[in-house]
Amino acid sequence: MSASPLATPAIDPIYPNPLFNPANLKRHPKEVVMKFISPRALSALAFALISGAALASGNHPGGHGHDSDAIGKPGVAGKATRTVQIDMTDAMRFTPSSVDVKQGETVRFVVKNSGQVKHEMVLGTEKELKEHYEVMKKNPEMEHADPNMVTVSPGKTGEIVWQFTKAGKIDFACLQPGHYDAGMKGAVNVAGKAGAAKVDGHADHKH
Ligand SMILES: [Cu+2]
Repeated sequence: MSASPLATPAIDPIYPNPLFNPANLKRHPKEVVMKFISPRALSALAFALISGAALASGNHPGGHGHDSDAIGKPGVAGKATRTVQIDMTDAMRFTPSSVDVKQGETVRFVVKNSGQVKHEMVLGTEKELKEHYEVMKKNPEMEHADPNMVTVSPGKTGEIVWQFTKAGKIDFACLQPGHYDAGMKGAVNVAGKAGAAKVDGHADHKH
């Protein structure tokens, strides 16, 4: 082996991995590494690590990932067509507890906590909310923050910006231990685009 350390590296039958080839050891390590690991491969590796970490941290030990498509998606604040004020109290109630929106609408919820204890507003299907509530009861100190929820300290105000992409009823609740059981829940009624007028008219004449 007479290869000069600076010669263009060829595939060595004994050291197929150039990083372990003694002929390369005298080179500056960075030069060797950069030559054989492309920036693209590095960024792909970094992305894999980051997204892996994000996936791992996205679920609580009990696991409560949610299918956000079923209830809509995080909204863009600048595209909000309406602001809805929601008040939360220690009487374990949301006011209002029923909100009517139209399919496709992006709503900015301004959620005020008028009580003395922590409250939160979490959007979800009834099934998701119940599952999440059970996890919360076992881990009362669990902090959570997702676009479909806001936890608000006493006297403070928080926000959720959400786009309702599917017609139907979407639930919301406070998942602080005891609060959901006490009836701290409400619903967003999303009127479908096609039948919006009909649905609105029907809502005026409750049977
Ligand atoms: Cu509450």
